[in-house]
Amino acid sequence: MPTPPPEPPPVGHGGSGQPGDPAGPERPDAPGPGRPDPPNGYAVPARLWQTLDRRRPPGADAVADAWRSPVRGPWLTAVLGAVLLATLPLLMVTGLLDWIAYGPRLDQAFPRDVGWLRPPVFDWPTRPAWLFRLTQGLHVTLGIVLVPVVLAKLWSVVPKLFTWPPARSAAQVLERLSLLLLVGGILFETATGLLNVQYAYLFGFDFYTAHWYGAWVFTAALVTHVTIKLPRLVTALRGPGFTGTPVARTRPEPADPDGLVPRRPGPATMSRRGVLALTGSGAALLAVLTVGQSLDGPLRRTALLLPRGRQPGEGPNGFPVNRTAAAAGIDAEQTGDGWRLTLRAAGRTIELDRRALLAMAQHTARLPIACVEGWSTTQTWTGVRLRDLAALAGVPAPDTARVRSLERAGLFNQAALTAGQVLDGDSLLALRVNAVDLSPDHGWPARIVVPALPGVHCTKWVREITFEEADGG
Ligand SMILES: Nc1nc2c(c(=O)[nH]1)N[C@H]1C(S)=C(S)[C@@H](COP(=O)(O)O)O[C@H]1N2
Ligand SMILES: [Mo]
Repeated sequence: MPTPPPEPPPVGHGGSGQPGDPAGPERPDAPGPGRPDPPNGYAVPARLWQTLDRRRPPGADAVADAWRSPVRGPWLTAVLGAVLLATLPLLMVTGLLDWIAYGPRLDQAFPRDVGWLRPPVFDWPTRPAWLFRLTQGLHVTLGIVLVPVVLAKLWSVVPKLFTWPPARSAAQVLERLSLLLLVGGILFETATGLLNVQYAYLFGFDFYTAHWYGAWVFTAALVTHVTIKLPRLVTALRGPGFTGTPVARTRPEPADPDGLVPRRPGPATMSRRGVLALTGSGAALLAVLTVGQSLDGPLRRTALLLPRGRQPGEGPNGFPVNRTAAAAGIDAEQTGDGWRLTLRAAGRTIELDRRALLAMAQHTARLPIACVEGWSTTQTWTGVRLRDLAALAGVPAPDTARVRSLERAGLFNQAALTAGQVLDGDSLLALRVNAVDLSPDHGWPARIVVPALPGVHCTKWVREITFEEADGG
């Protein structure tokens, strides 16, 4: 950012056109909202744009002039745009990685098939064990923290919604259409993401698929927008800065070709740095209220915005629960002495009770549960290695393992694991956590825990594991 000049920019200085003056500064050539380009500024078909221009809807000028803040202009929009340009790619990449982490290759219940919009996927690794905790934590936290920045950016350009005529060329129609997808896209992604984090499935469609399609629409619109606007952004940032200008000396910038500077600016009620500080503190507050959910220890108590983020209960089983046994319809009858784990492989079925599992070699690992909805926690799990169970079933080198829960309904009552996930030495059918038996809510009598596996696939109340060899062999 360029160093702020001691004096405000060269507009609105002296003369009759004080920015506080409702008449506004005199800028006869300004092509701002409501002031059309000269007739030769229309592209083909010129008649169309011209006619549109002449037929101004009643009140068009009044609406355009209702947005009077003198801080609106290329500089503020460019600063906010630069912040988003630097951060949104991280949001997009972590979202893409999360999608891949769900293992779409394995025909999971989620994400559903998205046709040709399926990216080239790779098998999600198990190392480092905190990988999904990181990508998912970044995605959710950043998505929440950027909300004030997105709102400020939209605020800075809102008068453009009311420009008349809406376009002066076919190219501009396309550009404005891409803006519709851009703004609609980010609002849609933010709304569905936040509702998902709150487990509020108010929308009647599948979250993962909708968020995925929305992300592509948004990405395409963003690439278009950045391609068109990058030169403007650079120019605005190279020009004089305003971070040193207090509110008393805040004046509008000179009229800009995009019409961001209001035609009739009102008096400044806030400086540009005030707007940035307000936006930044909003983002910082959200960060403070959010990050705790991704961290263990006392900071978890600060995660006030998250429904499952805070510490539920005490003791070794006192860590967040996604779905309780009661909510999943698991009754004590099913998980009592009569419970059996069924291992299936081609032509073979083995049943084990909990005692038999406890008699096998036990392995202990400290592994995170990283929930798709954003929170995560690391605990110490003990149980039987999945690769030992695979060997017992006669498939020491499985291609996939399919896990099923006692839970009958529910979207997360099954999951599929890759070969790498089954064979990792820390991948467990956990029977105990933090040196005590699993509680009913954490999956008693047995649950899956695998390094770097999305929490949603760490199936609880396991009933059956099917090991498949390549080619079903
Ligand atoms: N059977 C079953 N297993 C499940 C779920 C579920 O709804 N049903 N939720 C999953 C999700 S989304 C998460 S984040 C983890 C959370 O594990 P925890 O509740 O023991 O912390 O369990 C997973 N296992
Ligand atoms: Mo989850």
